[in-house]
Amino acid sequence: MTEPVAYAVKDGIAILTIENPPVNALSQGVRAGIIAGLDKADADAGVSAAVIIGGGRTFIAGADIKEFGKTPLQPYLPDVLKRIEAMTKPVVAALHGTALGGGFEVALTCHWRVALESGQVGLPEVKLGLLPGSGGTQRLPRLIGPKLALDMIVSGNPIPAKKAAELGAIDEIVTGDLLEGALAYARRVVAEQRPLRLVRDMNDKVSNVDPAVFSDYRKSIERKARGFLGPWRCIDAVEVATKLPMDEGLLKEREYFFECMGSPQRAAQIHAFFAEREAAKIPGLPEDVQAKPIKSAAVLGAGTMGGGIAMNFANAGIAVKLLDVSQEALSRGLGVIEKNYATSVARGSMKQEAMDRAMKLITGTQRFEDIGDADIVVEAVFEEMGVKKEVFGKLDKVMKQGAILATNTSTLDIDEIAASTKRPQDVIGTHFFSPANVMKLLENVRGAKSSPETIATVMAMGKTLKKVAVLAGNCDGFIGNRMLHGYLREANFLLEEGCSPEQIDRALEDFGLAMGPFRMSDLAGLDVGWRIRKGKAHLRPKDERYSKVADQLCELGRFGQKTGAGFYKYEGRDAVPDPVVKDIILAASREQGIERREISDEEIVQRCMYPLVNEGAKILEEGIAIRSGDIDITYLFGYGFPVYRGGPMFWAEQIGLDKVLATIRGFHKIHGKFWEPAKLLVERAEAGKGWSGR
Ligand code: T1G
Repeated sequence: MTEPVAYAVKDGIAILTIENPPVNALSQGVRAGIIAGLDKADADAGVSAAVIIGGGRTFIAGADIKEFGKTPLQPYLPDVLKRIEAMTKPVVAALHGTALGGGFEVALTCHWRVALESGQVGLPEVKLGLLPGSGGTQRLPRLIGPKLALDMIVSGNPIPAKKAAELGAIDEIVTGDLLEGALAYARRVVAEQRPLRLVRDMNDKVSNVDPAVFSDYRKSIERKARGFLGPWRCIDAVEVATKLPMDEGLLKEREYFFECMGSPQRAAQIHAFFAEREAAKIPGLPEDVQAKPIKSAAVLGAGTMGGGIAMNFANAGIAVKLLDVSQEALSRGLGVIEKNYATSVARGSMKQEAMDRAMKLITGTQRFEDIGDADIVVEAVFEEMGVKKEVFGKLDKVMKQGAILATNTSTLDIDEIAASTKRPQDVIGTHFFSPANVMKLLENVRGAKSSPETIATVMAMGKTLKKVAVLAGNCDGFIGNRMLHGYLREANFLLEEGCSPEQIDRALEDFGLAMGPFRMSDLAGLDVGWRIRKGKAHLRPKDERYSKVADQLCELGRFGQKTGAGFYKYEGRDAVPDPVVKDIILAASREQGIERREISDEEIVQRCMYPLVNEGAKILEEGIAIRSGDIDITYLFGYGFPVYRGGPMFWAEQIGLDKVLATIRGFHKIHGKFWEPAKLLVERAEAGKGWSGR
């Protein structure tokens, strides 16, 4: 068992090397090891300075998140920082990889910081529902000023070490060997007898700061930080740095930190952190299964989805051929891609060179023969089985052996599509979400015959394309869209029972959804669902309750934003309540013999969210999802579910599955079979367990 902090002395300089793979998290052992090493260095007359460096791929990437929610063990991180500040000899932090959170706070407490140019530094705590709790909000503004500190702390996004050096947070960028560079820097400090300097004593940048910096900042995050606690406490803490002396500021920061630590949002966002990482692990795949390299790609269909998917490959530096049999569609598709990139460049979120590089990687073609040598082809043509099977028949003929044949279908049967080829083992679903070049979720759908290599390849492709990949089993609507049925069904029923579209959307947006069901449906286009419902009308039992409101809107040509009217009428992008829709809804209530009533926001949330949970339980029962966390990740990255609630399955666990079951049983009594509780929900609730059975 290696020591979590190795101690050595070289030419009179003590070297403390953190050895706690994979990311040198600040576990109890690391904290104690740093203090012990500094005690030794300070006491050793032969030592004139100390260097703290990370072993392996990175400097300390933060506190050990696995310790959160458990009884904290001494020494605490503030104790480590006090020990650094009490050192009588210079301490140099040597940074590489990702120096994040408590790791960057350790570095900010050292007297000097050097880093490799390839390194990154940041304070991402806000992404875990927290804020930097060990001096980050007090020391960083003293080094780089409150405004830049707010940008780093409220966004939680890391910055390159080179940028941090330009801002004054890093003292020197080391080229070559980091340890040698750090030792040389420490020797220089000693030789020049530089007085020990602590960031706590640097008050110029936090003095006489215009309070408007903070009020303006609060205004600037109102929309995107709605419902969160962390971002607001981050601003409060940085503001304190400009008002109170260091130690009082640290106390206030700690107070905000424990408020966030005690909030359910912290548990939810940390659940999301680990669930995102778990989703990439597919139990049951052979240990030695190798993902095939994807060096070239092809996308079939130059429509909205096809274009967005092609951009993902180009953004990852992979050459991609965009195939569309219609020249007009192809030119239009390539035009939309160029426009999307130009918009990003105009917004400053992309450099012109990057756009040029990406555009060079995208070539259009009308010939199937031209795509045969691609490592993967993603089909994104019209969502109709006949068309899919015809296309896959053609791909089976032209694609090289071993190529991955993927479909972007959002609902259709993967096995039926695969059966139209002689190589079903290479066929799999890769369901992107619109806009495909923006949405992070990639719902990979395994067919009955998809091989382990094919599965491993598209899961790895998710990481390459900077997506969050989840593996779903093959069923109608897979994980995400299957769960959405119940959500949209109940939202439409609530219209007939007494609600308006705007009331339901507001209640669910207050709950934290990025967009309520009716504004979302209008954005996606009502005609897509209408076509699917018409195609399945013959399957619907006669006695089954069915809301006609959406169909009646479509019969009037109201397909949503794209036709200027749907559940709302649109003035530009603004959704405006429309009396025409109100009349259609009132008529539907009368036709169904429903007496309209006052409905609370709480009932709206339960009626719309609990179908997600109940269907999620059935999806787990059937093994369509491997873990409840995968369902949460699907809804967090694909359907705008608020991360501070952790996802529908985690949210239900936080409420208590027994309480959720009791409410569902209540709805079952009133609204019938749609609300039949899932077997797994009943089992887990009655056993007082969570989804994992623990
Ligand atoms: N604690 C515990 N485990 C961690 C961890 C951490 N801080 N960071 C990563 N892991 C695990 C992760 O679960 C995975 O495990 C493995 O390491 C590799 O991670 C007081 C309160 C560093 C950029 O928020 O952003 O300091 O799945 O798959 O893509 O103010 O991990 O293999 O079993 O993500 O190369 C602040 C969180 C903590 C950084 C590497 N720090 N980590 O990304 O690998 S709060 C963070 C990351 C704090 C102080 C506060 C990323 C990474 P497994 P990975 P990666």
